[in-house]
Amino acid sequence: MNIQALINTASALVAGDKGLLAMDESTPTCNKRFAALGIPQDEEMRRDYRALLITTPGLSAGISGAILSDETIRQRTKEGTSFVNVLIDSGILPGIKVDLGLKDMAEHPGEKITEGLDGLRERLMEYAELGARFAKWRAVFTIGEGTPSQSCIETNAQDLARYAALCQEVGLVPVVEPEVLMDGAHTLEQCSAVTEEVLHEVFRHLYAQSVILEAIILKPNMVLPGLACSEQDSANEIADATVTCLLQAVPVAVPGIAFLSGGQPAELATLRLNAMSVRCKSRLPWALAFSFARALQQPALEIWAGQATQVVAAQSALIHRIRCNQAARRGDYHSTDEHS
Ligand code: 5MM
Repeated sequence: MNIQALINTASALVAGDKGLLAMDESTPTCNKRFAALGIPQDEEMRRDYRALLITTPGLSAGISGAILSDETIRQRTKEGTSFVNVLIDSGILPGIKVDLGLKDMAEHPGEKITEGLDGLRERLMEYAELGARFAKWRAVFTIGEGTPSQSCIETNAQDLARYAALCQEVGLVPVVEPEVLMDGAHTLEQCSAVTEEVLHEVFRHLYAQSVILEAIILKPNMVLPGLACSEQDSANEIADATVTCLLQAVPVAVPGIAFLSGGQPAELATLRLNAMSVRCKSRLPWALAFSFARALQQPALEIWAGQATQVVAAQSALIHRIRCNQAARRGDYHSTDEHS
């Protein structure tokens, strides 16, 4: 393991005002998003859509890394260039989602365990051979009656740490993604308490597994009230709650925190990230960045809707969201930017 190379890669992923483009939807998730827009759900359409994303002119000005999936990392453009080479040639680090998805946790109704540790070392070695420089693994936690349970938190945290250690062993930077879901009627305070507990457990296990914290990226949820909560807090309140929670739980050695969007409307995710930058950036030990899927892609996907004639317009929509989130990282974003 070349520790300095790992640290350099992790730093590059959160450098400046750039962020990660999460385009690692599994085939079922991608098909679900296509079905909602009447787009045919086959490999060619998924390839065309992902090619649209990675060939967007100017993408590397705002995107440091792109998270691919097992299907996508093996795909080529119509012209025959591998997606990995398209990214590398434009200065974007290729990444790969390596978990194998969520499974019901035995004897824990409503809770999920992420699978994928069996054979992971060999799969990581193959992905590194294919050109990946970083990886991603997602665990989810649901706030509800008696959930998340201690055993759900503990098991997922340990699996995240085992994944992270294996990544570093083969020279990939692990993006560690513990997601407390927005589903439910919980308050901002409840989300904060659960997120803090989850993060403490994750970092306890990362330490136990000898993971080098300088060479990881944390990809957490923002601290948010549940979608069904009657009180929806302001962007400033969410920014303060999120940063306060992270300061309690995330060691200073971590170079960067790149938020998932979790189903937030795209403009709101940007507004909340901006509020964190404006109010807190000067006192934070780590970079605050974005690693959004839906909050970057959704407007572009809706414009494209499977139509070849819409590629350029869809790419413009993608670049617009990226620029807004770059501005949010700098604390320069204004809602009026959306219509300029
Ligand atoms: C939470 O999902 C991750 C971030 O996406 P959002 O910004 O839309 O919340 C995302 O990277 C996710 O892990 C992938 O889309 C893969 O999901 P599936 O469920 O298809 O493995």
